[in-house]
Amino acid sequence: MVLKAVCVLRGAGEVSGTVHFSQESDAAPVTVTGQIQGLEPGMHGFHVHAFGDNTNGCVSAGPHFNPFNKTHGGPQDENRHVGDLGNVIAGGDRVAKIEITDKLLTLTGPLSIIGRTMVIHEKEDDLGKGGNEESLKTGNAGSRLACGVIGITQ
Ligand SMILES: [Cu+2]
Ligand SMILES: [Zn+2]
Repeated sequence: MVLKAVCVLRGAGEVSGTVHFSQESDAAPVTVTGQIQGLEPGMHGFHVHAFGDNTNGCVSAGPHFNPFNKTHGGPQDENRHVGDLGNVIAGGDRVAKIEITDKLLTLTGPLSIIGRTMVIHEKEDDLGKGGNEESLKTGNAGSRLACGVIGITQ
């Protein structure tokens, strides 16, 4: 059975988006597709954060989803948070088209990302290579422009 989830991102400013997740089976990679609009052209960090809590805006989502207690990295790195999806790139039209396949994300079991929060950031994620302490926590991706809780869909 194909597992599916969706996330609608909203924030205080003009950034918004919709992201779809699908997974063919328990152990299969997760495909992430969709688009985010209203972004400054360029790279923007894109992560799953730990909590599905937006009570105080995107800040309440907590840190990057990190069930294995690793340091921050890029999606292809051995050392990464499960939530680390790297960057999305907005074009001159301020739109970022998302097409990511990730082998660490899952929509099922105790490490499911359903009920957690997807966040799009102000700045580029340095993927843990920024040479400072913050790089190994957040990738220096700056403020949280928009976010949304990942939910089950049909
Ligand atoms: Cu983030
Ligand atoms: Zn991270």
